[in-house]
Amino acid sequence: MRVELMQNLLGDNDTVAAENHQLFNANRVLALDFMGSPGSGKTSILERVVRALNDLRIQVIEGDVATANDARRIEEAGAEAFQINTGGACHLNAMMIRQAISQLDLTATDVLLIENVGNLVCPAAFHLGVHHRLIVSSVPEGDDKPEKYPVAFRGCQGVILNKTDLLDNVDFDTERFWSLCRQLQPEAVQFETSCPSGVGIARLCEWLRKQLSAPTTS
Ligand SMILES: Nc1nc2c(ncn2[C@@H]2O[C@H](COP(=O)(O)OP(=O)(O)OP(=O)(O)O)[C@@H](O)[C@H]2O)c(=O)[nH]1
Ligand SMILES: [Mg+2]
Repeated sequence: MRVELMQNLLGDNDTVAAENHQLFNANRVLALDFMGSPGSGKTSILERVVRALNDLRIQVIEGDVATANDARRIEEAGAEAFQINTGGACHLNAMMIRQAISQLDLTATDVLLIENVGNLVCPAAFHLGVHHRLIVSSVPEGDDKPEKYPVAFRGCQGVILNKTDLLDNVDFDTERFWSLCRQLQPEAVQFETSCPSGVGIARLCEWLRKQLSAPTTS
């Protein structure tokens, strides 16, 4: 596990994101950016995915303000993890990803999973060059999150509703949540997951495998 502290990085984000995208394509790496509120379950989902897809060569980049806790969890699940500590910044940017991937062997990677810093606002504004952006939203956060954070939900290719095991304990209208998601981004693929039991992870992994052979998008 390598840990880097990155701050005050310069560069035109979109230009570097486009270069990252070309690098992923040139090396046939499927890259995904997982965005969501702190504690929505991003790392828990990635742990499950890493365990389920152990026949693929997966690298994980973990973005956090501080600690290498999440990279450690991913390595325990069986994938290599590269921890970026932003030192205060509330999102990853394309330059941070560029620096991280320059230290990874992309030629020996099938899938790059990036966990963004827990936040539903700032990460949406900074493209990293991935093929798909997935939002992890969880039941205890409430069913109005798409409405309150429209930029993130409008700009994603998929939404994972996590912690569905808590639906009986929380006032959450699943229909309303998905309806709001569809209004903002009708194309986004929808998943429902629960990490303690693993419900929904197989479908997410099946979708991910299909993207390995699908034409790339930006
Ligand atoms: N009940 C329930 N708890 C979950 C589920 N997924 C994750 N959790 C719990 O939610 C808490 C936060 O999970 P993490 O996976 O660390 O969340 P995260 O989004 O990676 O958090 P940050 O990296 O801090 O933004 C942990 O206590 C998990 O055990 C779920 O599906 N159901
Ligand atoms: Mg995490």
